[in-house]
Amino acid sequence: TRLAALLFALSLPAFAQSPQAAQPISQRFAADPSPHYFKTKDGGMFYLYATDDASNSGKYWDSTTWRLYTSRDMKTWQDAGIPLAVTVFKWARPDAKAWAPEAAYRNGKYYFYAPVGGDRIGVAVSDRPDGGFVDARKDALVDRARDVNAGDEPIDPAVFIDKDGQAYMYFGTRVPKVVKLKRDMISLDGPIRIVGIEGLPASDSKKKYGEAPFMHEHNGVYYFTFSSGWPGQILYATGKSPMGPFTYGGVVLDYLNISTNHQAIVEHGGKSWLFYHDNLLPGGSGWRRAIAIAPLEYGPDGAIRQVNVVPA
Ligand code: FUB
Repeated sequence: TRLAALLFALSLPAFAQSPQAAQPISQRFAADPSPHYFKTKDGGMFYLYATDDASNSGKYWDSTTWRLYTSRDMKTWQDAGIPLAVTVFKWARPDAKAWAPEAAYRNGKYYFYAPVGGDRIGVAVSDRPDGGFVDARKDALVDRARDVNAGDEPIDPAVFIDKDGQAYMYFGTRVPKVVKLKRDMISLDGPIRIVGIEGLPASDSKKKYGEAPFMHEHNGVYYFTFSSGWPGQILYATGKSPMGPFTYGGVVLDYLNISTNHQAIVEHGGKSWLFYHDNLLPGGSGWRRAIAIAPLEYGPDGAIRQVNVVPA
């Protein structure tokens, strides 16, 4: 109702957007958005890779396939089906689940990164963004049992290619990790390090790193965003380098009516959008999530303006 929207608006911090209704991009359950603008032979398009909550049991995140959506205008999204399944990774255990995916483009190839089970990250490669992916290595890119400093739960990979061509991969639950990637995009380049985040408010013990690391650059500033936990706020911190350290900046998205949150930011044509997931569809739950999009805005000082969606 109008009164509810007004009361919600009055409860917002001053430096925040006015509330907007959350719109799922699809009627199919999906989560952990990884949006990209890729130029292909058919022209440029947005590609959104996701965890496929519609094919899980409804009792856990136990899907074994990822899902792809495409859009030319950010408004209408087409379901482009299954770009790949965990079966692409022959080394995966039979019970391995398909969790939060990521994609990147370099030198005419599309790279797909994802947790394959909770202890390994796989990388696949294709000549096109919507399918044809094959295992790029024949073993895991990160493996908790093999890689010193991989942490307890190496999941949620996010890849960032800086202007100088250096690629970085962020990942991890509870402790954020970063590692450089070689130009081949399928090998680690140097040690796995902890991402340093300074200035998290001591007055709120829930403001800490949980999962869903993501890196983007805007006007020369490196923004590290992440979910604070379960449930989580989406928080951000800024730094002068993709390796950090980062200084806490504030809340991007407040707690939603869901046990997890997982964000990504895409910029194209001078506009920025925040992708996240929430419990937005009939029959939804913590296992059955829906992806939504909101415009992302910055203040004159580069601070991210808190996104405010009317809760589901
Ligand atoms: O989709 C399974 C897990 O839920 C992801 O890996 C986390 O980021 C959380 O969204």
